[in-house]
Amino acid sequence: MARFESYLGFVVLMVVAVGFLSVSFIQTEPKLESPQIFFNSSETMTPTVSSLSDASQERLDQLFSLLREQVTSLSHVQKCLDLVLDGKTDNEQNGCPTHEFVMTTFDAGGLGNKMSEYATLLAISTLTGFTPVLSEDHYNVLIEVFPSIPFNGSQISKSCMEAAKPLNPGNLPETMAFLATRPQDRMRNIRLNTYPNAVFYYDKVKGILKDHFTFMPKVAEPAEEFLRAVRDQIKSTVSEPVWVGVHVRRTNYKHHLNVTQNGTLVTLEYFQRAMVKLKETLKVSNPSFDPSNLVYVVSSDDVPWIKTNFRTLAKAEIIIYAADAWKGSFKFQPKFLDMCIMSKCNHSIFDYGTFGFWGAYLADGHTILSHNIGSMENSEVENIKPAKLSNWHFIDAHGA
Ligand SMILES: *[C@@H]1O[C@H](CO)[C@@H](O)[C@H](O)[C@H]1NC(C)=O
Ligand SMILES: *[C@@H]1O[C@H](CO)[C@@H](O)[C@H](O)[C@H]1NC(C)=O
Ligand SMILES: *[C@@H]1O[C@H](CO)[C@@H](O)[C@H](O)[C@H]1NC(C)=O
Ligand SMILES: *[C@@H]1O[C@H](CO)[C@@H](O)[C@H](O)[C@H]1NC(C)=O
Ligand SMILES: CC(=O)N[C@H]1CO[C@H](CO)[C@@H](O)[C@@H]1O
Repeated sequence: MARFESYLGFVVLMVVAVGFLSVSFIQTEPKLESPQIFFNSSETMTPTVSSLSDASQERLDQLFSLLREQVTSLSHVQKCLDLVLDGKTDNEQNGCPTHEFVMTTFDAGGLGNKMSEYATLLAISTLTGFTPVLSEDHYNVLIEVFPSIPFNGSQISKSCMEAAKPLNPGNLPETMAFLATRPQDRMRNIRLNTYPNAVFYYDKVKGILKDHFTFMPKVAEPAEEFLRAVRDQIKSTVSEPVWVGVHVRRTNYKHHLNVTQNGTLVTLEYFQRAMVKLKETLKVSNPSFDPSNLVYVVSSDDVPWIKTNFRTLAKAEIIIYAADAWKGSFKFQPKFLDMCIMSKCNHSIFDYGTFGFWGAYLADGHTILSHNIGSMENSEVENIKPAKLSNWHFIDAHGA
């Protein structure tokens, strides 16, 4: 119940936020890169709400009914919804399927973004009964790494895609929940855009997500081989390594953090505090835990930076670099291997960004991540917090 009450508080906050956002709620649409869109409604993808436990389903039902009440009783939210729902889409005329809702997603960004977009699409469509649709480009990137992703099949017309209502989920899980009100009579097809990342829903479809985000053997095998080789190398000092995947996001994030939240990149000092925090956390959950078994596997979009900086920690800690697994000629991007290695670690540390997020989410151990990155509100962090992912711990990005 406590969770629900705090949720109510958040809803009120969200209502204020949506009030401000309403003018920009419908965004200018980026042109679809590709005219071909895959459409799938295979058995595995039709609403698999039965995969939720009864308790989760009940909570979700409560949540949706609560949100429906909020929506009808708060006029400015309603106005905002009306903006989105304005104008009925003529499905048959646009070559759209006549019996199903279709929901798709704006497929920009790197691997981490694409995983967030896919996960949002999967979670929302599964939970609401919309039929998920994936663009060909999006599908092609994901299928290169995750062969279990089932989207494939007949195509949906470009005109249907263009007729779909663009909806900016605003990175607020509550906004996503509006979709659960199922505006059946007003609009059939919705296109989620603006880097959707509805973390709030991920745990509700965690089993499906972990299944779909299973790395293909050509990526998983070298990742496992690498960890085995490291283990052999250090076995005289560490008998049972406890792997910690560390992801350091830099390069263009410097600019991104500045413009989105007037923030700056974290320094090595952040990772040192994160390592201390992780040790404390592991000690609390297991008093006999021996921190000398920790092996940090560091990956980054700026490998020279991590190699220069983390070297200074190597006297006290065992530090290895995922990039050292890139030896040999792989027919895929090395960053796939980085994420796969991270997913096979026992615990995680990252600073920000969806790449580190997914490495940590898939590893599913204790995770240390940052908040208070800049002086402006950080929707990326505020998006993760309400999900209350178990064993995720926020620490300040910049030391006191
Ligand atoms: C997807 O469909 C295309 C065209 O039918 C086919 O060539 C391809 O092998 C399919 N991919 C998967 C992963 O099933
Ligand atoms: C941006 O951050 C700088 C440095 O922390 C601070 O001095 C400045 O006031 C901030 N600007 C805004 C608009 O918050
Ligand atoms: C963000 O960039 C602007 C323009 O370069 C700069 O004035 C400002 O100080 C930067 N903010 C921070 C927190 O560094
Ligand atoms: C840690 O991760 C490794 C590699 O994935 C796994 O073999 C091992 O069982 C994990 N250890 C614990 C304590 O979960
Ligand atoms: C539009 C489309 O291709 N729908 C198909 C998706 O998969 C199911 C189950 O295999 C088919 O029955 C649909 O016709």
